[in-house]
Amino acid sequence: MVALTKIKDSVIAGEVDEVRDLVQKAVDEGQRVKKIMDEGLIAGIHIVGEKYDSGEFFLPEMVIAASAMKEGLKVLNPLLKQGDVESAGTVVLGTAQGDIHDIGKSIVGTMLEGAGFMVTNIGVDVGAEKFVEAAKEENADIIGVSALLTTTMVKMEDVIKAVKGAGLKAKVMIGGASVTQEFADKIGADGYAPDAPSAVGKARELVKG
Ligand code: B1M
Repeated sequence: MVALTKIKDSVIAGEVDEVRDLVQKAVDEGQRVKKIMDEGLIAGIHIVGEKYDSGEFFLPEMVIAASAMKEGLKVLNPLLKQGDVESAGTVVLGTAQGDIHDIGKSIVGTMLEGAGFMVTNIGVDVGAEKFVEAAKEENADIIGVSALLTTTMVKMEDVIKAVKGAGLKAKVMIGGASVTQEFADKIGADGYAPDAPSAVGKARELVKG
């Protein structure tokens, strides 16, 4: 049985092939996908963040660890998508302007798809106008904005203002490591979720109205 701490350590060490192989092995052994993700991949990348914070790691280590994590996620993605088939609603999802973090947002997107939502991922570093345009094009029920930096969280408010200004029906849901419910309330977001599973619950709630 693959020890999930081994996956965690390989993410920290940025061992791309090792992460992919271990995750595949854990899946083949029948280990739970959520457990592999939480106790292996996410646990590893969090330690990378702590090491970056303490000055032990620098940007190159963070970049390579992120690549290793993404490789592991590629193995898990098809399994995360297995869910209901009936369309639960339409979501336009992107990372706020100035922010290029996309791992968490992509997990949220994949889990929403697994729950039956049609998701259009419009990428990273997305300005308010682009969110509005995409929401119009897709006739979105929900606009999902992710941000990991305290400097880019503030851009979420621009999206909310632009959506209201354009008179769209879409509700705005926000999330990301530094975002809180308190911040969401302050900027007038329709919803906030701290992680991918709760983003699915919140999206269902928002679609119901
Ligand atoms: Co950066 N980075 N980074 N980084 N990075 C953080 C966020 C940081 C906390 C690290 C630290 O200092 N400890 C720090 C931010 C500090 C702050 O502002 N508070 C930081 C910094 C400073 C930076 C740079 C400025 C570094 C530099 O250049 N000097 C730079 C900024 C670049 C930019 O965006 N303009 C930078 C760059 C990078 C990399 C490119 C190297 C890489 C990103 C690669 C990529 O995404 N393709 C990277 C990484 C990997 C991290 C850490 C280590 C990990 C982020 C991650 O993927 N987490 C991160 C430290 C940390 O978070 N502990 C850090 C795993 C992921 C599953 O979690 O994204 O939180 P998360 O998503 C969760 C929830 O938040 C939630 O669900 C997800 C799944 O459960 N969620 C939502 C996310 N979006 C949601 C949306 C929703 C709902 C829920 O609704 C729409």
